Amino acid sequence: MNMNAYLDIAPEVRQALEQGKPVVALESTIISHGMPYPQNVETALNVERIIRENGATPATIAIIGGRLKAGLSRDEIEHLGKKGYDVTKASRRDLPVIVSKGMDGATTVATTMIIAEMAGIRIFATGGIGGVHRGAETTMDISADLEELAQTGVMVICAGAKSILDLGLTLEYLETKGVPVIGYGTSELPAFYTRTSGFAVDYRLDTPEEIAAAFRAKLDMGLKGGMLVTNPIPEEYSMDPAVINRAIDEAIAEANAQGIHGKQTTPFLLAKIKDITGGDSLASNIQLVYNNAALAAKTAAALVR
Ligand code: PSU
Ligand code: MN
Repeated sequence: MNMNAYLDIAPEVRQALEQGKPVVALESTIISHGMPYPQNVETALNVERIIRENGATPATIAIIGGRLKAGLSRDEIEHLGKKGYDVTKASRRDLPVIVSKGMDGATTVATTMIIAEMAGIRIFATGGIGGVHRGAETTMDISADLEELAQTGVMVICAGAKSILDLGLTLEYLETKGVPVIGYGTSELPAFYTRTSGFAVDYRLDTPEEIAAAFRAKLDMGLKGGMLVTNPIPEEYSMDPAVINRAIDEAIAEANAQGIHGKQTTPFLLAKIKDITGGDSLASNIQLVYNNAALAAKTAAALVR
């Protein structure tokens, strides 16, 4: 376990790590920017419960008052959920100033991976990851999440990527960077709200044990970087592709019309999609996160065996 001077590991998380017990990291951008209050807090607490029920210790990650936190209290989760967009979205490039100024930060996939690795946590569950945006061939908008997967040794379990991204280019980027893309029980990349996308994953694996074994092999060979596990949304919560794709197209058109760019793009698109689809997309979003949390806990348990 790392004793980084900027890092606070919650006592429960520290104890689990010291005893070689399974731990699952969770991100906080999904809390502050990904869902409205109070559903965000309710979901974050439920995710922690699901991880416990599946035999692992949850470590929700964020930056509070400039301290990197692996493991949050209920009050800290409530604080991040209530402050919402007033909490700075923290990706890799944001860390130095947020920490030196003693600010709060909601950690993206990239930053959650960084802090998880510092703490010695190998498995991380979330909803969706950032990737190569549509039109990136001119905007160069490519999420720092992909570079992090290339260099930081943490497994990310997600429900694939939303088609606010160019899924084909996102897969090309991950291939170039040597990041294995695994489908859990599927050969096709799930597209977050839907179970299919038309794009193939690299490998289909069918059990948490197989996923853990592949990651163990990667770690043991000293191959740097993470692994992306894509877990399709349960059938009963998946959305009609026509409905969700129409909402995504509309959101992208609106973002372009308003000249949205940089770190605002992803939160803008996610919020717009929610407005257009009403509560349906939020309900699906919550369920797929629960589904990923359960798989992550089982995989973390298999990894420490
Ligand atoms: N995609 C989603 N939901 C999310 C995010 C992305 O479907 O909540 C969040 C995650 O925290 C992710 C971040 O790491 O947005 C990516 O932002 P950007 O594209 O600006 O790198
Ligand atoms: Mn971006």
